[in-house]
Amino acid sequence: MKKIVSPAEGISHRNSFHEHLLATARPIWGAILSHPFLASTADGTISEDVFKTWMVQDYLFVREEIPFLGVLISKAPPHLRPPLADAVVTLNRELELFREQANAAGISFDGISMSPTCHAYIQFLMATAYGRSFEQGFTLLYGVEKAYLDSWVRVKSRQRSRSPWQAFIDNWTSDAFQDYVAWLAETLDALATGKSEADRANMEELFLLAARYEYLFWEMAARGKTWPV
Ligand code: MP5
Repeated sequence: MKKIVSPAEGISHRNSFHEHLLATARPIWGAILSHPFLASTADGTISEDVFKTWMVQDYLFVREEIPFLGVLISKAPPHLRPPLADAVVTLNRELELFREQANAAGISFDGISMSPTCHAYIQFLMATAYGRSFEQGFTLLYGVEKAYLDSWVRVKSRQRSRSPWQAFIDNWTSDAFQDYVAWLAETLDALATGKSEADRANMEELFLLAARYEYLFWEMAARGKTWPV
């Protein structure tokens, strides 16, 4: 049955806060989604070294996302603590996936350390979670997760055959992950409702920074960018 949307509902839906953020970030999002890392993962031409660089750095990123979520939980209103705690459980499972995949690919995580980009991104997440409001930290969480959903959906939609890295592609395109990101968007919209223009501007600025770091993360992996000295 066709849902009858009243004009007011239609307008508020079109103007939802997460949609506004995505519209503002569109040029950066376009650069993320057309990054060669994703195109070459999709068509199978990505070099093993490049993919392994990403795997090591993303393992560290996901590992350090856990304390980021921990700080968010410490500031969250009570009703948002359980779903965020569930997200921590998911991240621990994801770390297990990384360890299995690394093992199968002959990669050791012993002695690994963060590239400048991974380090800066994590420091940015932690500084925001500690120093800013819950709403602002939550905005970053949405940006981080939405970027991965859209990036890996792009890979999946372009791949013609099974990838050696299929487990990662499937992880961030799963129904469960799509539902999680949809929940983040909905929750963000609710959190933004009633916030001042200044608060919303801060949230927008943080979202755009997350998007830029997401682009830099693919760049770092594709170019093997590490500390120059
Ligand atoms: C995510 C990630 C997705 N693993 N790495 C980067 C650089 N950005 C986003 O986060 P999660 O929590 O692993 O789904």
